[in-house]
Amino acid sequence: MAHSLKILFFLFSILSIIPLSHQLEQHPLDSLTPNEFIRVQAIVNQSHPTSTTNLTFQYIGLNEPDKHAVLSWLQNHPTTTPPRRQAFVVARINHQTHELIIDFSRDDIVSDRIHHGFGYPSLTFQEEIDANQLVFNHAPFLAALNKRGLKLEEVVCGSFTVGWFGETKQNGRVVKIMCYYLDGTVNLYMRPIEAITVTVDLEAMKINHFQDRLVVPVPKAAGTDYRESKQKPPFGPELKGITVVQPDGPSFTIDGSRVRWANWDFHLSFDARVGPIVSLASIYDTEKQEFRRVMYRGFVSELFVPYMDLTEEWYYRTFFDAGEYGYGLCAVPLEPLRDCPANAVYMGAYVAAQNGMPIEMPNVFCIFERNAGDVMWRHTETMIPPDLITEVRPDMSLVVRMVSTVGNYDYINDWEFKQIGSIKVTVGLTGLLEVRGSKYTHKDQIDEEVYGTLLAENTLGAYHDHFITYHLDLDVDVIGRL
Ligand SMILES: [Cu+2]
Repeated sequence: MAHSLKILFFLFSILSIIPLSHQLEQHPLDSLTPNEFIRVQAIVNQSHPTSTTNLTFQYIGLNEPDKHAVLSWLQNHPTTTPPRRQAFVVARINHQTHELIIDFSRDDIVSDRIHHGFGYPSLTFQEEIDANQLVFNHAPFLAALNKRGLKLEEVVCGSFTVGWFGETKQNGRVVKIMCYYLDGTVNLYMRPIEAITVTVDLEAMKINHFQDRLVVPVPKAAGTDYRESKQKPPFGPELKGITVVQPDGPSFTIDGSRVRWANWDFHLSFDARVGPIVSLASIYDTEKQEFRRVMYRGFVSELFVPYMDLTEEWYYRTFFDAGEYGYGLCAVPLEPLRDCPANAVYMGAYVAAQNGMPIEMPNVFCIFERNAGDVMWRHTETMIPPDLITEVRPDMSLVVRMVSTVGNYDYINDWEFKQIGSIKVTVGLTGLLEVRGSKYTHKDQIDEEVYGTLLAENTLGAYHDHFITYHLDLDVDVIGRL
């Protein structure tokens, strides 16, 4: 309900704003605009009327134009026309996965390919919500809670993708529902209700398998709430505030999707699957008076999180946080003064809802200049007495930040542009561990392989990895005007 209200309000606001606002020239690599999402939805709906079709939009984004076409447009700009603007759509149409290309100049579908191979589209928030809800009306699940003495109203559930283990037959588009217990905390991930497996067929939106294997104690709520307001003394040392002041404003400019700072010039866009995309990053060489290219395009291509726990409820946890859940889709609004410093500027983005309509994501990026008090270069010359020559260049940089919260984990994704000419990528991993409930209350009791470390009573931290891969199309020092 909250989602649909938001969409309605949003539609009203763009319809009233667009005709009046100044339209910046569109860059071929710009993310899809709200209007373009609406056109995509209309075009696909027209070809597959929802009255006769089961249609869901799993992904809508820019169909990336050919690199040579983009570069040639840039080199001849503004005399040439930009490459054709197209959207790439992954839709489930009557239980098949379609990969569609929509061309905006023709207002039509120019390619419609049915995917027959392995793999399924990323999940939509709506189907996760719908799947999670099913357990609350499933009698065996209610009985399982009863057996454990748990109150239904304190239970929250999440949809977990199931991985692939070499099966030759496709196992259908399914998720497993894992549930947690609140009852005195908001830190649900510390209170797993173990040993219950609920499998949901997303196409039928029905539970097709249920298993309650054994009763494992739910770890206690005490001491798990992370909210400052719920913390009890003793508190750590209190620090005085630090703020960054730029009395003359920032030294960067944002012109549509183009960001300029110091000698750097780049394009920033957003995608539901991969999050921030940095394109056409180049550095202006003041001596040669020309741009020197550094990177054509860079983004996080996947975040793979496999768990090394062979128990029935854990073996399949091999998450693709970008491909299955959407690194961009899971981006959260940045908290001013906390996620980003006082001198940050914020940008929003749009993603498609399951029905194809645009949803606004406010404060999805922050951009700020960083002076961390570091030294970029220095020298003190003592060999020419009586002079003491000291020359210091402070290290300043520009940071583009996004935070993506994929379930229990929060990824802090930074692209940092440095004056020395390097781009530094950082992914900070924070949030909450995904823990397994256990009968053990002390490590001395453990005489079997538990695939983890006992962190607290009844709480095992399961062994796992986070693999982060980047797509980096580098064009270092290719000279050309951008
Ligand atoms: Cu982890």
